[in-house]
Formats: sequence, C-alpha cells, structure tokens
Amino acid sequence: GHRGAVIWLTGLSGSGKSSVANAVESILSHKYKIRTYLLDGDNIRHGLCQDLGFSENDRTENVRRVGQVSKLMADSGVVTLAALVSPYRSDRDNVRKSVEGEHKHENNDVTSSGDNNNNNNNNNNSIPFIEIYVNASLQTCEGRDPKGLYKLAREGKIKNFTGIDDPYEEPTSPELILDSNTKSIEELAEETCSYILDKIKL
Ligand code: GGZ
Repeated sequence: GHRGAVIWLTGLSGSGKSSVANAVESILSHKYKIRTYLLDGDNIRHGLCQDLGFSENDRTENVRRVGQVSKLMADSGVVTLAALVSPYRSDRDNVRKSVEGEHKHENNDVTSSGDNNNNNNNNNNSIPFIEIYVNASLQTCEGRDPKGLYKLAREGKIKNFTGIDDPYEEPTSPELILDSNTKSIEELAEETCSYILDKIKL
C-alpha cells in the first residue's frame, strides 16, 4: 500500500514542470498502480482559478487554493502532483505548513505533556509535502519558449511575466532539485519517482 502525498513542482514557465509531472504520473499509475492526480497550473486557471490573474495577490491565492485541494486529495490517499510556477517562497511555505500540519503545540495546556496532543496532525500522521525545484535557467526556458510567451513578454505585450519583469524566488531547501538544463524529461521523471516511492510506502 501507499499513503497520500503532495508533490509540489515549482519553476519558471517552460522549465518542464508539466512534462515531468505527466511522466511521473504515468509511471506511478501504470507501473506501480498508485493512485495519482495532477493539478496543473495551466488547466486549473481555466476552472477553479479562472477569476485569478498574475498579480502578486492573485498568484498567492492561486497557490493557496491549489494547496488546499492538494491537501484534501492527499488526505484521501491520492498522490497529488501540483505543477505551478508558484514564484513566492512564503506561498509555498504556507502550503507546506498546511499540508504537514503546523499547530502541533498550539494549545499550550500545562496539564498535557508536550507530545501528548490529540489532534491528528502529529508527524506520524502528517501528509508528506515534497517540494521539487524544476531548475532550468531563464536562458533555457526562453530558448524553449513553447508557447511564445517569453517573446511576448520581451515585447512588453505580456506584463508581470515570471523571470522577465516579475520575480521568481528559488526554493532554499526543496526535497529535490531537478536539473532541467541538461537532463531529459525521462531521466527527471525516474529521479522523481524513486524519491517519491521511498516516501509513500507503508
Ligand atoms: C507567468 C504566465 C503568465 C505570467 C501567463 N507569468 O508555460 P505556461 O504558461 O503553461 O505556464 C505559465 C502559467 C503560470 O500559471 P501558474 O498558475 O503556474 O502561475 S502561478 O503559480 O504564479 O500562479 C504560463 C502562463 O501561465 N502565464 N501569464 N505573467 N506565467
């Protein structure tokens, strides 16, 4: 058996997040019969988050919503992959806290000892949050430019484009860093799967 987990892929547009996530999902479901679900920024923005744009506040809300859905799905036992640019470190950290459980000692009741809490958010029950930095340089991503968005951003036809005129805050301690500058999607997917499989086995 396996438990649920949130696999969070962050990186620039064109870094390969969606491609890696799709390949990982395919391997986990077909080869290992693991229940998976992929929340892809691009798709989510047509439904759950169709009211949101790319301002700082809207990105924060986008990440928060997808984080909450991921948490619910992972809680039901599904290995949930989220592929979002998610450029702000604090937004990703908030998702991590929400998924892993942050209120372990929030009720500092002197009558109960430290580890004796009856919330089900202790470390044994908490859902693993695995942050994966899909690392491709701006040069790599702009060179790929699969949707021509970097070109439009350079021409000033798209504003607040991540990496061009909007920030991307690299993860400081992700569980995994994928080198998308030099490795193939297949290699990165294999690397990711072996990391995940070890964390979700029961
Ligand atoms: C970044 C943008 C923008 C701007 C449209 N900045 O390569 P894509 O096309 O498919 O992935 C990008 C996607 C980013 O959506 P996310 O929901 O992942 O972003 S965030 O986590 O920051 O909320 C890109 C496209 O939408 N896109 N305009 N200004 N990416």
